[in-house]
Amino acid sequence: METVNRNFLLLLVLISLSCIVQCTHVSHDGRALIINGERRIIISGSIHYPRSTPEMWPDLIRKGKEGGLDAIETYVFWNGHEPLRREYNFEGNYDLIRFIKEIQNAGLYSILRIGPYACAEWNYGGLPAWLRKYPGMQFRTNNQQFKDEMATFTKLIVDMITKENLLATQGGPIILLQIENEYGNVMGPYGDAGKEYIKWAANFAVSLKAGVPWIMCQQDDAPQPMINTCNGFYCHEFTPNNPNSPKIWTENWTGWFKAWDKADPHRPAEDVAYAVARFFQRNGTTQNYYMYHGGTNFGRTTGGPYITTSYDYDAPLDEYGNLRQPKWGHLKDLHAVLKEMEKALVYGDYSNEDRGNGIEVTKYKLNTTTACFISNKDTAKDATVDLNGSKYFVPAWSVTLLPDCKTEAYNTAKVKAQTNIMAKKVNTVEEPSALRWSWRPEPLKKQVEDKHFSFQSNQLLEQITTTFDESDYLWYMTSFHQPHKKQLKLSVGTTGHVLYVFLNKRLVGKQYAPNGGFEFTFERNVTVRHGKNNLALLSATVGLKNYGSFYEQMPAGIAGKPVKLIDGNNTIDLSNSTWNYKVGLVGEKKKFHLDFRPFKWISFMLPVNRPFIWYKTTFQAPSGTDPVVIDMFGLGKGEAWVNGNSLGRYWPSYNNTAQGPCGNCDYRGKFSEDKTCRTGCGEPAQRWYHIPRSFLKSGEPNTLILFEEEGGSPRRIQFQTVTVGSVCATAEKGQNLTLSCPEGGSISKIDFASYGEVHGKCGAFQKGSCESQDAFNVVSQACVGKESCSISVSKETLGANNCGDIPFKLAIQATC
Ligand SMILES: *[C@@H]1O[C@H](CO)[C@@H](O)[C@H](O)[C@H]1NC(C)=O
Ligand SMILES: *[C@@H]1O[C@H](CO)[C@@H](O)[C@H](O)[C@H]1NC(C)=O
Ligand SMILES: *[C@@H]1O[C@H](CO)[C@@H](O)[C@H](O)[C@H]1NC(C)=O
Ligand SMILES: *[C@@H]1O[C@H](CO)[C@@H](O)[C@H](O)[C@H]1NC(C)=O
Ligand SMILES: *[C@@H]1O[C@H](CO)[C@@H](O)[C@H](O)[C@H]1NC(C)=O
Ligand SMILES: *[C@@H]1O[C@H](CO)[C@@H](O)[C@H](O)[C@H]1NC(C)=O
Ligand SMILES: *[C@@H]1O[C@H](CO)[C@@H](O)[C@H](O)[C@H]1NC(C)=O
Ligand SMILES: *[C@@H]1O[C@H](CO)[C@@H](O)[C@H](O)[C@H]1NC(C)=O
Ligand SMILES: *[C@H]1O[C@H](CO)[C@@H](O)[C@H](O)[C@H]1NC(C)=O
Repeated sequence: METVNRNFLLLLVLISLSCIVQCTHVSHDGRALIINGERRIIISGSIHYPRSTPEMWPDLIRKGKEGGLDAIETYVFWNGHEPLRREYNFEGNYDLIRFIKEIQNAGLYSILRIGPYACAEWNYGGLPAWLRKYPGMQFRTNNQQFKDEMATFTKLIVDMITKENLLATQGGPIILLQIENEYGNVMGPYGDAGKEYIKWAANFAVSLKAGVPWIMCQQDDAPQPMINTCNGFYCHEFTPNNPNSPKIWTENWTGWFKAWDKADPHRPAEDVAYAVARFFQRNGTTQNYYMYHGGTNFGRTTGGPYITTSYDYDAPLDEYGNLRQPKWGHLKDLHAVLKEMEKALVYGDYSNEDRGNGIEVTKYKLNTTTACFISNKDTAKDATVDLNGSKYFVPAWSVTLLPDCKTEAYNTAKVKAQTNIMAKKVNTVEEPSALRWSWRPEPLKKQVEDKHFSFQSNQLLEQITTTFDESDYLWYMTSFHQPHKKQLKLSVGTTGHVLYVFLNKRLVGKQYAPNGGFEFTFERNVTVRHGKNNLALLSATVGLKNYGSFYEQMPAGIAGKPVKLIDGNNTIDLSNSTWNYKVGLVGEKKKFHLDFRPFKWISFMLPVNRPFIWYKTTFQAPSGTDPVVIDMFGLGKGEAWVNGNSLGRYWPSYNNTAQGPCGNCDYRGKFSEDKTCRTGCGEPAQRWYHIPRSFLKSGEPNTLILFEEEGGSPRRIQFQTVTVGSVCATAEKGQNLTLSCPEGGSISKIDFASYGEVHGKCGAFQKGSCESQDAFNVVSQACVGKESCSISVSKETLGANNCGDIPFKLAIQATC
């Protein structure tokens, strides 16, 4: 015992010694997070590790750091880590520990929102569907079974990160943890049970003794010591519920997610910068971009209800990890100026002056240092504001930052960062016509003849509590007798999401949930035959609901809705017939996508526009390192795999029903996802699908397998790479204009350069009448052949123009 005790003491001494050397102490007061004794501004960005690949992580994190982030934030995705009860997955893109270590290697902090409820437009909000196997289970309320399961998983995660020394107190990168998530938004209907649950969650979190502060977002009644934080498009008007809690913005939405029935939403860089600058102007000190990189919903169980496979989010890094410019650069410039002002912002005295007409002047004063903000929240009127004798032009809906209260260092509406226009290059190695396709049908026969089933019931069962989401598909099969052959109306009510109806082995119709809703009634005139008739209904889900009070109870499938045959005034209700059930498809069960039996594929008479077909081809990976996408135009709906890795669901046949206006964007005024800053109205919500480079093998054939559910043609499929096409920038007299191509590239030609009165924007610049004659040559000499070039904008470098009083600038468009 003696030796054990001595060793134990020695261990304690070693732990505390290592802590003196490298551990980070995190606490807070009412002003800011305090890291190793200093109040700090923390700028964080969300990157969800399963929405990219481990091979992409270091580059994404590095681009975050270069963009001025201090921290990377992520949720933890319970249903990905525990797909079956007590069977865990921490491999591949679910290797949470590796992800946090990559953050640590980059020298950034990490904010871990364990939840374990995530929302996140993620399937079932991140909660495993197997939880529903327990009778009486209710999610996110004072329900003992739920609390037990939540505690088991949360503790598992805290134990894992502790064992790996990843908490700040252990010298690791994790400075904040989150329990629950946005519960305050949905709490009302849970009544007292909800209040009990939140108290329990807070006590449970504290009991884990992790040594770093815990946060609860959107939770006004968060019990101490939880810090309640704000989520939203703007958070400058938010006040925490305790004078000792700093103002933390956990989700500043950089854009919006996309659904199959929506056009592409965009949030302009000027407006994201405006929201962030306003937050710091109003003494906010910690904020997180949701998302900094959105990524891809790989796999069937990743995306939420009707959410596209792309989770690009219009974030500063695009789905594939490219810089989205000017958003990335414009925010980077803002972060640099905020960091310059840091001491004054976190320690200075704060005074706010309302000048009327939407103008607010804010001054932070610390000893002899001052830092100022001037904001103009008018959505139309630009303003000229007087500050201590100098005049500043503050455009409508913008904030100017003056680190010394004299020099304008940044204005949220004056974008200096370059614009990149991305281009998709066709892979010339694999022309669509060169791809050789083979195929095999999904074996439907047993199901449509009602000959094979797993179990029976005398009612129409709810789908999620029948499949537990082990497949998107559930067969409902029955038979009925008819005295005569005749035409009847068949009516099937469903709670969604997609329905295929087979009568006597023939597909008689299909239907999917309309825009925004999940319930619908399928009606079709059918001919029934004399004697026995077989009716087989295949119901498919497209991601499970992730948000709202009692969201897990929202049904899917035919769920007790009547199935009826209507014969004039006479209705035969089949709802209580004997129904035979079968979960999933044969090809899924036999894992056709893993290609175990290559000889089973048929290489002639390729079917097109026929439902329920599996397709296969092989292709060479496009050369280079640019991200690879596959253009699925021509296909219907299904799932795709490359070398056995799921690319997610595809559905290019679904043109969104968004009505205009589309593409006509004004950054001024409060953003909402339905604002006009959209593109792609009336087009397929998603046509291109990401194939991460790490899924591909170079120099040998790669296998693409598709399960086409709806019917489509693979003949137009194309592999493409995504690369920077054009880059543009503009700058005014006295500034420097800088233009860069991505690493390893160089500017091959100047498409446009004018020093004068320039109209239009990147991709469509037009010269005015007064331009300098030399600008084009000067710019070509300075830039062509270079990865990056910088030009000081003056008549000395660019030659004189005759613009006189006309406002003028230098504008360049180049090809990388
Ligand atoms: C932040 O500003 C608000 C007013 O906008 C004020 O009520 C609050 O006390 C300030 N917080 C701190 C810590 O200065
Ligand atoms: C401000 O001045 C006080 C004394 O006047 C000093 O103690 C403090 O360190 C100064 N703060 C900063 C950030 O320089
Ligand atoms: C305002 O200007 C005066 C004179 O230029 C200067 O002494 C003073 O420090 C300035 N005040 C601020 C807050 O910058
Ligand atoms: C079904 O048949 C009835 C009469 O037999 C007809 O009035 C109705 O329009 C038909 N419905 C459809 C959807 O074809
Ligand atoms: C259906 O009912 C209506 C009114 O009850 C009646 O007029 C009509 O004749 C009936 N039709 C048939 C086919 O029985
Ligand atoms: C089916 O059975 C349920 C009870 O199990 C009953 O409430 C319902 O009325 C029945 N429906 C029909 C059409 O008989
Ligand atoms: C759907 O969008 C595609 C691509 O933009 C277009 O070719 C097609 O005509 C559209 N279909 C419909 C029905 O609008
Ligand atoms: C422009 O670049 C030059 C040389 O790098 C530098 O000296 C100057 O300060 C820059 N000007 C501005 C306005 O940033
Ligand atoms: C983040 O920004 C979005 C859009 O501007 C806003 O709706 C959302 O409320 C913001 N998040 C927070 C936490 O304020």
